[in-house]
Amino acid sequence: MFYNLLAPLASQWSAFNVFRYITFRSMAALITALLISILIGPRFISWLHRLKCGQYILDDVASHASKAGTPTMGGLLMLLSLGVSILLWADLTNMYIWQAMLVFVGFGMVGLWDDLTKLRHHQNKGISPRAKLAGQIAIACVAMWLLIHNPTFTSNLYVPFFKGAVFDLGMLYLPFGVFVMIAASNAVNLTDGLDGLAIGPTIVAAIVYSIFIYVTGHARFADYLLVPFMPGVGEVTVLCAALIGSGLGFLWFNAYPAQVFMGDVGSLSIGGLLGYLALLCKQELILAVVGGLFVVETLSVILQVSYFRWTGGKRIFRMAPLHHHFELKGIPESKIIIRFWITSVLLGLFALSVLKLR
Ligand code: 57M
Repeated sequence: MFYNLLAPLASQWSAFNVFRYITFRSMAALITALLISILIGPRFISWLHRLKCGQYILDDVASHASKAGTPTMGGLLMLLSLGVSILLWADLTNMYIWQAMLVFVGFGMVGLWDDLTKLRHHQNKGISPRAKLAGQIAIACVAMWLLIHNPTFTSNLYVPFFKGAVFDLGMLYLPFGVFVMIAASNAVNLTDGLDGLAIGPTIVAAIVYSIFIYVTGHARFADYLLVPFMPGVGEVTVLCAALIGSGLGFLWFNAYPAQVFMGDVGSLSIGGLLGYLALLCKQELILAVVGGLFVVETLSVILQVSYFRWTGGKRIFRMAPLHHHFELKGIPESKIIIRFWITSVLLGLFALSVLKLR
């Protein structure tokens, strides 16, 4: 809004030029989203308490019993702070911003539906996995339909670290894109089982993708770093920055011991958005490295379930997803969380090297 209202005034007052800069507006969007979350957070959490949005806790992991009653659906706070920040600081005529918001809110609504169903049943039973998947597929298909109609769209798949390794997926890019968003959404959801465990790596991924997206939208940087240049995509840096801010603001309350959980409304929306950002800037495959922690958690579940079925009841891990395995080994929750964060920072730094190493 400020961009659309104030940047045109730069012709009369040069000071208003600052509203043209993506870097300035990104910083402002980050701080705005962070402040909104921190200022509204306490009231928002009391409101969730009043609505009796307490999380139903399964008793498989004894140390989680003390978490009973912690309100869930804190992801709504992220939706709100990111939404307001974007309305204030992004160029509202930029279609990529609206597409990203559609993915964020769309996946969030599927998650909200699941959270509200769990709440109504007063237990951990939400909507059926089939209904959840159908909702995710519907949102991802709409997002892909919009994406392929973008002027910057190509169905090329760039292989990280290999110069010139580009495959044109043609029509297959459509199901591939749908898969990326749904896989990312479910992977973040599976990871969200300890305080701050999902939001930490999300912040790291948002930082990495804000750099990829800024470079993709900048003709000179894109040319120098040999990434495809896409005019207009750079504006989405503002949204990545707002995601960093709202993520940090949420972490303020979700840090161990958590005062609020994000719920599916938070985890599904964040994951879907990360998938969309990867598709938008043509850094799809590197998402598996940036979000390597989410991938490892998901793989641990796939391995555990497959092995369990194959052997008729034997397990590889004490419990999946992986964080439960470490908990059952007796490692304190805060230590697991911080070690997982360190791993995700290292993965994020490694992923960034894709810009130079080829
Ligand atoms: C949601 N939800 C958390 C919170 C959060 C196939 C199977 C692996 C599925 C998996 C599953 O259901 N995963 C999806 C995981 C839950 O958190 C809520 O859910 C939201 C995210 N969707 O925002 O609202 C619990 O996690 C804890 N938590 C925190 N801090 C946070 O910031 O402590 C969450 C956020 C919360 C709280 O205790 O109640 C969850 O873990 O349920 N299922 C599992 O993960 C289960 N694993 C399992 O059954 N493993 C078996 C299978 C694979 C064969 C095995 O290994 O043998 C575990 N779930 C629970 N206890 N609750 C088992 C242990």
